[in-house]
Amino acid sequence: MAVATAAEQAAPGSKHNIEGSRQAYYDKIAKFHMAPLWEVLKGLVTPEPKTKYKAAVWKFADVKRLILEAGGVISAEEAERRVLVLENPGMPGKSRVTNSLFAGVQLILPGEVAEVHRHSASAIRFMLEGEGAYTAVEGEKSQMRHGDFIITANWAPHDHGNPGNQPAMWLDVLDMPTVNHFEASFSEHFDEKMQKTNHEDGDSFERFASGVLPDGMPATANRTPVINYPYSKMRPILERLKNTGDIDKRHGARVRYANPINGGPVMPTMGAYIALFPKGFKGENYRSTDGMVFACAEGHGKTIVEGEDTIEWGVNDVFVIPPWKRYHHEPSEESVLFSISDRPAQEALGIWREGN
Ligand code: GTQ
Ligand code: FE2
Repeated sequence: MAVATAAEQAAPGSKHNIEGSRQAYYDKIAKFHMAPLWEVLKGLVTPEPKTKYKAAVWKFADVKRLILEAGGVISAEEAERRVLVLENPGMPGKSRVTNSLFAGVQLILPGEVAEVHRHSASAIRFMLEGEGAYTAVEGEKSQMRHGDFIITANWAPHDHGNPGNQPAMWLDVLDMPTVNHFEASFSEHFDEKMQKTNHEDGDSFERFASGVLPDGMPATANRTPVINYPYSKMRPILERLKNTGDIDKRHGARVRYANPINGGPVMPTMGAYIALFPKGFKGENYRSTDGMVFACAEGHGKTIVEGEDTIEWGVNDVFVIPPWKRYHHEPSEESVLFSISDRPAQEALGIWREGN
């Protein structure tokens, strides 16, 4: 029968009748703040990770030109932090580069200070361009140079300043979306503009990352005590790996930034790597459940992402690969890439996976 009569439509067991009564039932239970799982289950439990985030690149030439323009729009003091948020184009307006991480590029002009504060979100800096600026974290005043990786653990007081004569720009990555997912954000300001620093530049690296530890130190810290992992110390290690052929087919000659107390990740919510790709390297495909933020410290090349635009990167460009997207790197010359993700958080929760 092609067309159902009104009587048949209303008949018990007919499609129309079932849908109508189901909707009436849904409306009824909604008044009691309940909903049918069977209508939403397939979106909640997917067979594979799904993401609305996109692979994207921020070219340093654009970032630099536009953030220098912000120097004329607002002072560091007024802004508290003069940062351009790197917004994932798949999720504009969310202040996120991946679903769990915030990324931005910060500018401090000569003579400026970004006042001391602290918050439950953890931060890292990856220094891009400009010499003469410092960040002061937990009493250590650290000069920031190109390629330096700087830790600001949760609740660590931090202020930045630039007594030099060049604009200083760096990549900020924070776990704010992760902290805010748990609705657990706190922050506070201090009475003074700058914290008193009583540890000389490089103190925490020498004290904790030189094969010795302060006697009696407990070996349980869930965060690294090192404030700055300087590029000048990391780059020769990459060279050693290259020279002995310790080169991963996907990740190149890569080291993981470690907590020297226990070998764990630098922070519970974020983990980072730095990798050298020798000339002629053509990476094999890789994917993992952690969305990756990359920054290029040296060289240039491209990263091919399955089903998305190929990303072309050069020095100080920042790019993002969303979770579970297959990608591989094809540098055009010897290159160095920094990367950071939420992998430690996923591993702690037992949900991290990788594949090819
Ligand atoms: O430098 O303290 O990009 O608190 C976002 C929040 C930087 C910082 C950001 C921050 C900071
Ligand atoms: Fe901060």
